[in-house]
Amino acid sequence: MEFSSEFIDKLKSAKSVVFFTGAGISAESGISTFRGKDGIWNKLRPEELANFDSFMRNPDMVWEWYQYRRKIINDSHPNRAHLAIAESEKLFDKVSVVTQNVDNLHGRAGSNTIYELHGNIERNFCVKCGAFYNSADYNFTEQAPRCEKCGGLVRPDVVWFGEMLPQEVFAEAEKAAEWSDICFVVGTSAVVYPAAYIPLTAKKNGSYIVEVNIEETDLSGYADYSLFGKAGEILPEIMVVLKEIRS
Ligand code: BV8
Ligand code: ZN
Repeated sequence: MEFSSEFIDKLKSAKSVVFFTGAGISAESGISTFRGKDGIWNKLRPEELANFDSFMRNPDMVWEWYQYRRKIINDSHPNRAHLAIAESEKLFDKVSVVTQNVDNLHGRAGSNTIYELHGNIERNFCVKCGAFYNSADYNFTEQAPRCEKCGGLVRPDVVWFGEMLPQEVFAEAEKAAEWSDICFVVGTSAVVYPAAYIPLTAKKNGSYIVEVNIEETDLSGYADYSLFGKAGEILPEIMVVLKEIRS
């Protein structure tokens, strides 16, 4: 794959990079995206599912949807895009992964600095007393489980619509974006806020924005360089070039 000389120069000089990722980076691991042609949210109604009120009204329905997603995630593996990002830690001074995904595939691929803006489906907590429960420790039933300590409803530790993002995590992610020389935006439709501010914050602070997606998105107009294609094919190609120029 040919890359522009401007991009190669940026790769040569970059010290600190951010990878801002969305559901598209996990598509080649067999985890369907939310929007776009094969997105699950064409069939299901996001507001019905990723929403606290719906959970309190119909906990078993929302819980079942997360169990269904957990099963798919447990049967999946990090793909070549996740692995390339983990490997890039050896080639840049600083690599930060800022992800909207809750599937923990960046962690399983070996990335070390990961900011999970929308939480992690492996973790759950009691809505009443806040006690944490790891999905792995509990082969939860189909029904939304009850807290052992207080009997409250246990929910997935993910950020639903109308809920605040973890403020600490978001602030750290913003700082990483501000200091980045390159911000790769990989597999996201960039329509969900405030997460989608991250690449804009990077751009405002002089970062070079590289978009990797199979199609144009809301962010494409802001990108300095757009690479159209699958993340699992493009990111390993970038790592090949990086190794050549860094060796
Ligand atoms: C909040 C739950 C307020 C976890 C999700 C401005 C500022 C602040 C808020 C808002 C705002 N404008 C609107 C809002 C409200 C809302 C919002 O953004 N709505 C949008 C939809 C209009 N935001 C919120 O409600 C947020 N909370 O702001 O609270 C507040 C403030 C103060 C005090 C109290 C409250 C919370 C947002 C989080 C919602 N939770 N999910 C879960 O179950 O997963 S959102 C959901 O969308 C997922 O988390 C997902 O991560 C996220 C983003 O989607 P993408 O990752 O981009 O995935 P998508 O399918 O859309 O796109 C995939 C892309 O990949 C496509 O472009 C496709 O082309 C590409 N692709 C596919 N295959 C490949 C590929 N690319 C490369 N290679 C491939 N192989
Ligand atoms: Zn409890």
